[in-house]
Amino acid sequence: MSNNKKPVDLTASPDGRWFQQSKFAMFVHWGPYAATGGVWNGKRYHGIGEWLMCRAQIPAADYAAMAATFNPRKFSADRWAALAAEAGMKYIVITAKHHDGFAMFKSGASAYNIADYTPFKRDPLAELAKACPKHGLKLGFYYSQFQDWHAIGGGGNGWDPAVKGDFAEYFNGKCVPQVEELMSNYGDVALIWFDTPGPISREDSLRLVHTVRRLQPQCLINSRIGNGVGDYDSLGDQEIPLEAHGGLWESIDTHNDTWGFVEHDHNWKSSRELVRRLVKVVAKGGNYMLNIGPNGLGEIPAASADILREVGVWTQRNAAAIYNAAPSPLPTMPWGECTASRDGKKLYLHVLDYPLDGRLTLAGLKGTIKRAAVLGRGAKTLKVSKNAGATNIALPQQPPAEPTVIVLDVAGKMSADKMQTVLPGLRNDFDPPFAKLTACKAGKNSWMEKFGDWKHADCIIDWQGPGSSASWTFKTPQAGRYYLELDYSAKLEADGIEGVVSVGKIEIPFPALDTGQRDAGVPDHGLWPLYRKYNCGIVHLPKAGKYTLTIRPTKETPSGWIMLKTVTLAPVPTVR
Ligand code: JFZ
Repeated sequence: MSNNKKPVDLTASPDGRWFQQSKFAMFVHWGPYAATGGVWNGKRYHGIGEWLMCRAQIPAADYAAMAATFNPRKFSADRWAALAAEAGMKYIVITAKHHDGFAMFKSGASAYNIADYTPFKRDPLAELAKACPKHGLKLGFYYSQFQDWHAIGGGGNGWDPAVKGDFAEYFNGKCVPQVEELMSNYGDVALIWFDTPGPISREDSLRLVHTVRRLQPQCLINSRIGNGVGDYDSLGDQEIPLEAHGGLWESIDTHNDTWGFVEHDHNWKSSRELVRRLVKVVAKGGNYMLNIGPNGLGEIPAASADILREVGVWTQRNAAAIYNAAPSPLPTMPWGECTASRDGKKLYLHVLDYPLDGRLTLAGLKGTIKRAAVLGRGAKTLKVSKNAGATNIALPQQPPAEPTVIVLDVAGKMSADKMQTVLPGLRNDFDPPFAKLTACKAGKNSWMEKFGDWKHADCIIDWQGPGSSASWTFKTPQAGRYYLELDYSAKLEADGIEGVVSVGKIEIPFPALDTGQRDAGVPDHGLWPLYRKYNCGIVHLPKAGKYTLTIRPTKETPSGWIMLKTVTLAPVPTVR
């Protein structure tokens, strides 16, 4: 064994340019839990399937007996890699060992692995290591370094006394040796994705970093290694951020509501929703890693695969606007997001909500637009005009593809003032991270709907009575009228505590209404904040120009008042 005591130069993160250019990746959660399909002893479990052993409180010996029959005879690494490549994904990260402790690779450190413990006898990670490069993909491994519900001393198993033991025995005897095996036996490993570090010590995190650096110096390490010693940030599960992030980072997402296969979870996000989420993440400078959960035979659910192929048609047509794209130089617009070419000569406008009047407006844009066209749709040029400081692009009457990408050839450095633009005919959302706050706070509300099915909401919270307020300053290129909607959650104690929302000279009082959220203390499910969209009424912006929208309580707010997720200026539908 080498000297594990040499100080690790953690400032020397490997070259992450390949990561930054990749933008889109496949996450794979696969293990014996897939063979159960989320059912145990005849009971269906709803939520994330890879946690079945914990949720059904299955003794390690009983779960291992099930694992011993795991035989995914329809597994094809080439088919998985081909699907990832067809979808436009650039790397695959697969669970080498999840919390259940079962190794999905041949391991000398523990016989509890797919090659030695099951009739399958093969090493799927070795087969993926061969298939991925053939399809132009990099390969990474997920490894649960603290939680191991099977090994003596592993973390996280609070229900089976048979596996109680000393964490150091598990960490030194299984965790570190298996990470060494993963870093030694599968060729170049692009990244290692650690998860739920729990109480792991900084020394143990560093020990794993050093092990990886020593064997695979180019291998990136995610932030869930713990103790702040990773190379890039993995955001909270299924979290699509509102703000741009610096450095290397990713959002991870399920395709339905589970990571591991659950036979009764058919809640697949559509290809249009997946592309919207991909675009929103890429526009803020991140990677979008989308999960698939193969079943117990090693097949990717057909519904999931079909939707990924649809996504691939879009990513192929719009590759220039995604891969190696730079984050947006513009603020989020009501119609969508923006990315830019690395050389700054092109802007890509991702039209997520197609303007009904067929006119795409960019307000406060500085720089010269030489040409506008629909990306991937040939050379037809779109008409560009300027009016009162706003740039208007005449879109095709029908959206040629959803989402549509408009490519702008630009001269000189493009920039736009960061002030939000409000446009008629579209929903204009005002979000917490961009508000000016007085005597109230920006917070994040995270909760599980089904088990492990995380939802996140940026909110404005802890309002300190009549002196508190949240405000947004915006500009609009023309007069318009809008419904003013609030999207908030409120406890019973806040019920009836009045607020006022004002835009320009208009003031509209409203009563906060209890939204009936479930409190954190409820066993097994806990907090479930219910959000209500409340319509305050129609506001009129009499002319083009700048306005300020402010919301404030008018009375004391002992309960912190409301958790305000969004204020929206929404179109007022007409009969025309
Ligand atoms: C973890 C795992 O427990 C889960 O099974 C899955 O592998 C997921 C990708 O990662 O779950 C988490 C971990 C962290 C957060 C949420 C779920 N978090 O930080 O919000």
